[in-house]
Amino acid sequence: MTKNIIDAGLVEQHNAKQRAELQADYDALGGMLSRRGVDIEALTAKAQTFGVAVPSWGAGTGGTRFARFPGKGEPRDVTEKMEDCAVINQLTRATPAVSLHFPWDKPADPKGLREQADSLGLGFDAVNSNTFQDQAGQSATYKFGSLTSTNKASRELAVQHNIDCIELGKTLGSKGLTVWVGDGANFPGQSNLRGALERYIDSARGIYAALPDDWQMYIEHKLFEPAFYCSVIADWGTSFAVAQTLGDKAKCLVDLGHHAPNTNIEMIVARLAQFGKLGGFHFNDSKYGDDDLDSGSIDPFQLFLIFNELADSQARDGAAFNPSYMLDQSHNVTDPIESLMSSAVEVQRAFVQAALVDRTALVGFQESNDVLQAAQTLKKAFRTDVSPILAMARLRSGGAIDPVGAYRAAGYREQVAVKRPPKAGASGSGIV
Ligand SMILES: [Mn+2]
Repeated sequence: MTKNIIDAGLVEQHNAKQRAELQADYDALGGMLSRRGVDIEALTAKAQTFGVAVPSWGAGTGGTRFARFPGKGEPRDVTEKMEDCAVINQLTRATPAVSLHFPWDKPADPKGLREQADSLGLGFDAVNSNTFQDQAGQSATYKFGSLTSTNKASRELAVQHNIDCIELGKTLGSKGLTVWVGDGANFPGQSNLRGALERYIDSARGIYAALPDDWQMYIEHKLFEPAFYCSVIADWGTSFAVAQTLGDKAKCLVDLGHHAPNTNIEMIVARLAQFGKLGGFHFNDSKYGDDDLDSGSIDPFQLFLIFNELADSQARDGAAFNPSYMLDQSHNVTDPIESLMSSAVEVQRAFVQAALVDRTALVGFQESNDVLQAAQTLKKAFRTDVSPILAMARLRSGGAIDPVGAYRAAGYREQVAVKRPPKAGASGSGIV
């Protein structure tokens, strides 16, 4: 029996007020879709299968390199982060897993943490290692790199930390390790470009060797920051080459914010999928750089086009194509729970809109080079407001018709603000 953090009766009360309106909107959309030959019930059932993992570090207020403005009732340890993640899933029914970050979330009692997750109806997606900052008392520094450091002791420490993350993840029931390093150089000449990647591959081999057979290692690339001249794993090409070199269990992770402006991310997705190396996503949105804004808040069309490629690969490859979906955002000026709920819904929206694309018609227009109609076929799906489908999927799965409204009505933030006074050295949240 899954424990509800928010009283289920309160959610039901909130839903009751909106149920009739939702039904009317749903019926109207169902009629419209039926004229297009689309069964709304099939889409709603599909929406109910969608899941995106919540990043534990997203449950606290993030910050920038200038400042952090903490919110009230922030989770102070991994147990409290799990409670907030459970609220997000209870109301959206679209976030059944949590992605942890070590050592920020290192549990004193890993078995106990797994039991807590089980009781809340949550699982664990990929665990994340952290070699982009030194921990107190660390024997060697990451100041000049971790997996690629010229200092052997730093490299060995970073490899061992990743192996420790795998061990912890095994206890928790995770099946993946995401590796992102900030390694790179701030000045031309600081680092031998080829030598740094050689060291990366050598270190990564040590991590890969510790990976269980049913695990995946996700290599996350990022163009720049914290390295401002060059990053060792700067782009999908490097990530792909590393994944190919390491073996079948190594795949590429695409964080939407980790590219130069105007990069065609959906094409990267198509390329990685074609060669069996698309491991997963960190969803977020951005205007300028790695802004880590809420998914779909700036460029929902890009998100749709990415899911259009995913739907295409799903159609080609079937169940074998199963990338991991995770959010990776930093909430500086909003309530993190509200942002994560809204973002999960936006990613789910793109998933449903992509399922609405008339693929037979699209292929026909592509084959006959009817450019305008091909483009219109995508736009037709993108312009369809599938909100009633998403709300109905939530309602049928036991969630809230309006997650943010139900969350506010339940007064959760006010309650945890009393229970969770700020404490020094609370575990990390921020931008990765
Ligand atoms: Mn990321």
